[in-house]
Amino acid sequence: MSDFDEKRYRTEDHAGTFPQLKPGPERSSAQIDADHEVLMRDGYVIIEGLLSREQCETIKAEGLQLLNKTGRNPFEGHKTQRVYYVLSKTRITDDLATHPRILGLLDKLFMPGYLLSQSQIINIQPGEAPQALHFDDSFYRLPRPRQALGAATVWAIDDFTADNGATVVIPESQRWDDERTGLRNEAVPAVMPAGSVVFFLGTTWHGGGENTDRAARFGITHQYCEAYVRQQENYLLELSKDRVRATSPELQSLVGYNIYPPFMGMVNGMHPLRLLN
Ligand SMILES: O=C(O)CCC(=O)C(=O)O
Repeated sequence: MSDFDEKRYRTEDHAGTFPQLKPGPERSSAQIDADHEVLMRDGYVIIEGLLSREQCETIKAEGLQLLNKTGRNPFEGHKTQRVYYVLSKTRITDDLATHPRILGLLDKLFMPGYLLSQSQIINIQPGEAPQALHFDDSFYRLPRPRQALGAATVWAIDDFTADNGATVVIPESQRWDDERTGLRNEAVPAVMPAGSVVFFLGTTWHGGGENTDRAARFGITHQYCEAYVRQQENYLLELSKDRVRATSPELQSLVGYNIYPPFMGMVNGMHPLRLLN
């Protein structure tokens, strides 16, 4: 009989030189446990006070310079400015993508080695109509109800109000089957002061809100996914090696410089981080 243990081989981290990053103590706390409980109950959780007003002002000042075109269709929003390719253009969102309160939640949701799926700056301008309600991991075409294969954050860099386009979410919709479609009167606005974040599951129905205010609403979103499904953004083509070298080990792992055991992510049978050295 062979002494080959298939399950261990499939699940263990075999990398010697670049073992999988271990979460630090800041990624497990009573607060994160409490956030997780709300998230699993309601499908979303609002976490306030993660960024100071000054941090928001700095992020916004740089982010505003990147804003340009408005959306190409109603889903993007004809009065909404979106910055794609964010990690190549600016470093202002890096610390949001890897914030310990967010990674701590993701550690509880996904297998180690989970990935960043996409990043955007979203500036909803006055007069914008409500975005069509949707759930983010719908392109993983597996029947619902099911576990979320993705999750998202929307960071409020301005105050998010019921009038200025705060993200709207439908509580408990993460449990719905494929027959049910989100209705606008079921959605509640994620009202929160600047510096807060709404975190929701990839299965939770939500959308960008209508902006009837006089000012725009500046937000930053990151989406994440399990390591074994495809990312929306092709970071390995988008980001130069120099760009990746300049980021934190956590962000390097999130964009795809990691191994999901035993092999996913390999280059020439080895760990992709070897390419950066
Ligand atoms: O900007 C927001 O509040 C959410 C946008 C959104 O859900 C999307 O574009 O997929």
